[in-house]
Amino acid sequence: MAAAALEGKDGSNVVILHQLKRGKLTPCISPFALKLETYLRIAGIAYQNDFDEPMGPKGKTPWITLNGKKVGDSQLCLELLSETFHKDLSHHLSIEEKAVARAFQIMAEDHLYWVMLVWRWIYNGGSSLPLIQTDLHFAVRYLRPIVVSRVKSQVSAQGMGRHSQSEVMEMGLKDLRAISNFLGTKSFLMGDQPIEVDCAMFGMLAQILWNSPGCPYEPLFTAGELINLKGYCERMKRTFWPDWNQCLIPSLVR
Ligand SMILES: N[C@@H](CCC(=O)N[C@@H](CS)C(=O)NCC(=O)O)C(=O)O
Repeated sequence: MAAAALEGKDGSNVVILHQLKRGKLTPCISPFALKLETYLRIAGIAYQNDFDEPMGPKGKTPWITLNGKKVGDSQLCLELLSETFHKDLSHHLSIEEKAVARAFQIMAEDHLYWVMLVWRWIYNGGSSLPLIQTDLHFAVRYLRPIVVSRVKSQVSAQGMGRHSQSEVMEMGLKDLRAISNFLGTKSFLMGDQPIEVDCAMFGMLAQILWNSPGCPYEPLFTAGELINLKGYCERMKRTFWPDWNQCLIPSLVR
């Protein structure tokens, strides 16, 4: 649906979240979209999804339209929403706690993300695509090589793609161990209440736990040293996504 058609009559404070179409295993197949949609839910901000125009003004997904303004980047969107709707979930934190939360967020989104990108599209060759989003033969056949070649150049430019597979997987494991150790027995990353970093962390960890069939980290979540991260993902899902299963697209291939 075109963004303009989704806006309220007066165009005021209607949030349109543009993202890739729903997945089979997680509602959002992008960690950044899952982060933003989870934030909107935690903050109680009304929004509408648009799955027809997923790529935004910066050529990435997700993005939002707010009061006619197109805003790209999940974090910039979140900060604009927080300011516009007065929904600062971290207002109770000290500046030291905010600094820690930011460091964990950057680790998840700007380091662990690249590990998972390399794993999904290079080591796994995008072969999970029919399992996570599309059964369409032509999409799997034609889309996959396009994405694989694009990801190859991205991960090489970023640097993660230049390491050996064992080095990359070890780096990801160290990130996950750090997150797991810091979370410990807490309900959410910074305590009893979910804040912005939980949206980003859930966005990323849910992709590993539920949306990366065959990923070597997944067994560590379900029965290994990262089991508290599984409990964390389930808590986030249960609390903020009671409609999770209804959001999934039905699958012909499982
Ligand atoms: N920093 C951005 C990252 C967004 C991002 O990298 N999205 C990926 C999908 S997970 C994308 O659009 N990739 C397409 C591309 O890079 O061409 C954010 O937080 O929104």
